Amino acid sequence: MAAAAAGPLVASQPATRGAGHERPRPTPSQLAWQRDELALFVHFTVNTFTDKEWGDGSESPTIFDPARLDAREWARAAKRGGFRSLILTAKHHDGFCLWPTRTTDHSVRSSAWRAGSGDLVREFTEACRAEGLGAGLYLSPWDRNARSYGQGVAYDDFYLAQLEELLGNYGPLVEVWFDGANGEGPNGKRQAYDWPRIHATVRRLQPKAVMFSDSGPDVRWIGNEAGEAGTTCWSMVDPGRVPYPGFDAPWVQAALNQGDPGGTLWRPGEADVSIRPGWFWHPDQDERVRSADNLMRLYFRSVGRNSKLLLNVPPTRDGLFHDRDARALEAFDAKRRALFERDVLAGGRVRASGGTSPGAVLEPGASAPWRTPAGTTTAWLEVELPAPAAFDTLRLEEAIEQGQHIANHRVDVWREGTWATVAWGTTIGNARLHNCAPTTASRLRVVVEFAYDAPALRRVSAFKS
Ligand code: FUL
Repeated sequence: MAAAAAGPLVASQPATRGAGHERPRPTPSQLAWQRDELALFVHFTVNTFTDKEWGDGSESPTIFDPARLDAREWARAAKRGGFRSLILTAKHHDGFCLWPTRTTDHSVRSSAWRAGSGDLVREFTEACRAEGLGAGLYLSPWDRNARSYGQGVAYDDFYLAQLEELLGNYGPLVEVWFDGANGEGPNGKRQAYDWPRIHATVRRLQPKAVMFSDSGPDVRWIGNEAGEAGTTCWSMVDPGRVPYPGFDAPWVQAALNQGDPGGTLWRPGEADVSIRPGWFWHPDQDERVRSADNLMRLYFRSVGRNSKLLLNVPPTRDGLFHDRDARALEAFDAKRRALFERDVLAGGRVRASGGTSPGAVLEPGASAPWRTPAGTTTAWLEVELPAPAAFDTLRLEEAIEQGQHIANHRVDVWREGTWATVAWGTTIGNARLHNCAPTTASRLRVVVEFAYDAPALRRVSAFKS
């Protein structure tokens, strides 16, 4: 990060307070979802056995036979990697169901796995809970096997029946994941999905689960499958810009990637990406598993930009994670632990331009954040360290339970009688991670250059890599 001259930078957003509405805030489920930071995606179906990314629905269910399947091992690997929940593809576009559904024969019941008596959704949800992790499910609306696909209400009823089985029979879910794919079915027809009915069903049966799709309603897609949030990333959206799932327009990706400072809905971004080039396991990709350093970069560009990272790790045909993937998760966790082990600001003295409990920003788990008075649009907070300390990584956290307000910020250090900027950026949100040039300082300040409403910070911390 080049050191910019100290002094106010120009706010990149107009100094207005949105469109005359209360600024939105997260629900308890959205807040818990985001603070978990890391979720593991598990793509698994007949594709794993056919070496494809998208099945066409004509696959014989008998090919599905993960002889050594152990969902508890997936959950353990996730936990060792520091992940807090897992999301399984209960049904991908090929229509093959990983649970013994009553809606179709195209399921594990017709497979060779456990002689047709297995229920992978059951084993998965129980494994997550046994490890103290949240369970989530992906149910593809696009179904290339269902005969009723493309026939309107007939398919809606079929899809809703599947959804009700998943939502009603497997205990509490933390997330329900709807991808936006909407292709043709076996009859060449395309289905217009009944989103209002789908969303109402999830709310009724799993009121605490967040629903994901490109347009929410609770959590939005980040606009790419590279796992990268915008360097400006608001948790609010203007629903007019992406009005329904699958909506396509030239501005959609940017709208999802950055959110909207004046948006009327709280709909934080989820950054999904695979640990391998494909979503499903392919033997020729075993050499192309992301390294721990690569995963750290992803972490900085997702979690570190006010998003949540949903990292896909696909099981092999045995039904286990490949060793390389499991090792990468552990190494990723070790890197994060090492980097964030010692906050060099700990024990410092805090002053601020105003507001209540500025010292809370140095106390992990403090009950109340540093909060500035109503009407504040600029503020600063200074930390004086007991002794000069070296750092190259900064982590800032906005108290988002009050909403997300900070539009521009910078971090300065006191050097040779003047403040020098070591990092700057636009939004903060749940977490903002900055890499900066290695710096040694005994005074540091965070300057909020512009906020749409009174800025509040939960944590300020600095680390040496
Ligand atoms: C997309 C799907 O088409 C991919 O196969 C994958 O499941 C990805 C996460 O979502 O919409």
